[in-house]
Amino acid sequence: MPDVIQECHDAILHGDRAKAEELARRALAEGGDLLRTLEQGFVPGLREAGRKWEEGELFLPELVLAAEAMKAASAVLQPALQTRGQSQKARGRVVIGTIEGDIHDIGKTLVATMFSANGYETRDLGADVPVRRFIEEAESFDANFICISALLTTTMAGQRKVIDLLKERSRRERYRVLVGGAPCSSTWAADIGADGYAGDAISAVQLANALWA
Ligand code: B1M
Repeated sequence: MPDVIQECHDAILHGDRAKAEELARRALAEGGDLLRTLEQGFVPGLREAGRKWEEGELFLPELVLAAEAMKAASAVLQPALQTRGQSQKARGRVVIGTIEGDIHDIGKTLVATMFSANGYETRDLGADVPVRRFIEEAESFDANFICISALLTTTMAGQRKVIDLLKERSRRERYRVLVGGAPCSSTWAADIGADGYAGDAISAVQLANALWA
């Protein structure tokens, strides 16, 4: 792993917010591949923290610090990633959020940023979003895509509830519904009647592009 990528990884793993922000600012100043810095440096650092927490090597407060360092680094990179989309021809409109009961928002925010960066008008509803609100916001935003993130096996069921409620209201055909998050899969997406599953932010945009072509 190149030194700077390793440094990004370690800053997150050690919950060192100041260092993570400094590295993000340096990546910006050097004009490097920001997505690579995120996906190969910062994100694996956070996943490693999660793995260590699961194995009892880290305590929850340390995982929280790692997540905060990650959010701080993402916040530095986000505006630059997002502006790429402003010069592009408008594509579809996306409503995205993390499903109710689930506060994990780092990956969802990254996906939202990538949609904006690729010319999609994006409404980010945040985390712990009630099932009904996905639909209300999609209606008021005249969205083409509803993207639902779930990071917990206990909250995945909420993704199905959004689809079921769309059907109940005879609005299922109006939207493409995409799901993502660590416990989800293509099998799960097919099982709940979603239009697709994406394993990361780039795949989410590629999937939307393919469905929107
Ligand atoms: Co939590 N957590 N956490 N956590 N956490 C997981 C998810 C867990 C797998 C950790 C573990 O045990 N190894 C585990 C879930 C186990 C399970 O359900 N089977 C877990 C747990 C149990 C919990 C708590 C219940 C712990 C507790 O309180 N006892 C609690 C949940 C509270 C709640 O939500 N009600 C909790 C809390 C937290 C923190 C607050 C400490 C923090 C979240 C901070 C935040 O988000 N604001 C946290 C973190 C950081 C994690 C891990 C370590 C990392 C998640 C993350 O941000 N990854 C995670 C372990 C893991 O995932 N390996 C874990 C980086 C991010 C860039 O990746 O989110 O996967 P990811 O997003 C990717 C893709 O999944 C995809 O694209 C993104 C970018 O590439 N994607 C989409 C995501 N959403 C998409 C939507 C799409 C498409 C693609 O729409 C189309």
